[in-house]
Amino acid sequence: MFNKLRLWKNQNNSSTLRDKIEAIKKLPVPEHVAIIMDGNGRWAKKRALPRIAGHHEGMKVVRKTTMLANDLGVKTLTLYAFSTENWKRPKNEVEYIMKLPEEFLGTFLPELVENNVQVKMMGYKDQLPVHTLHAIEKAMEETKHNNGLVLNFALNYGSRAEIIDAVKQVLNDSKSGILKENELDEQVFSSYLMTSEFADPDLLIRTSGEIRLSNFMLWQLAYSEFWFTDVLWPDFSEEHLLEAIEVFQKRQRRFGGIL
Ligand code: V07
Repeated sequence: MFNKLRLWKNQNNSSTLRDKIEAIKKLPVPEHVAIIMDGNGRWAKKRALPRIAGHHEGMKVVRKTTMLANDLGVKTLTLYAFSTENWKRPKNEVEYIMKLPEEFLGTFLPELVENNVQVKMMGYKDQLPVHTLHAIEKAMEETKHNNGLVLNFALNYGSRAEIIDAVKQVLNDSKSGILKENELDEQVFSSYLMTSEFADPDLLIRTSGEIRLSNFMLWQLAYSEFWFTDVLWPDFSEEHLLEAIEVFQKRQRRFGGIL
């Protein structure tokens, strides 16, 4: 009886997930979803585990989220994995986090390739350990011809530094005559940012109850929809991503109704 009940419940649950996915696919899906994956340390603390256990659990959620975003037809998924401020954390924690890209790719790269996912990275590469950078560059190379979801990791990324660097490049190009003052507009300025190859995010998700941007894509998020949740990143499930996208679609429809 118990087994039967469980079976029934499982089937029922998974069919609602499938139904939700199908319903979402009938409406416009955000082309670019960006996520601030916060709350890994807190998740671990609640379980009396070391912070690194939370980061490791969070990595598994990256995989699930990527696969669902790909199924939904999201074009770009940008994940804030490590900020320029995160170096202030304890040395052993930083060292552990910097091994996660290798572990993730060692385990999941074949699956990403199978599913036509293209791996990308944005952020300041110079300060990254060589082992981390090598693993990511190898994955970028191996997936560069894939034309499914673009999985873009923001790693050692900071938005103000990105904007300053763009301004410096603009000044250089102005000095050398490549760019005239009257040619500089929002679109041209965007082309100087690290995100030049991507469209602006349509939807920003932040987990773990903090209602702030923390130096993430300040320019690019100017017109994006925001969805915040108290759920900690390791507890973020398919249901949560679907809910965020449902909310996005409802807001779009309302917007469309007024116009
Ligand atoms: C990191 C796990 C997710 C929660 C947030 C912090 C810890 C996957 C990657 C990754 C990065 C590049 C890549 C493949 C995978 C990753 C860092 C941290 C630095 F090509 N998870 N994850 N990178 N966490």
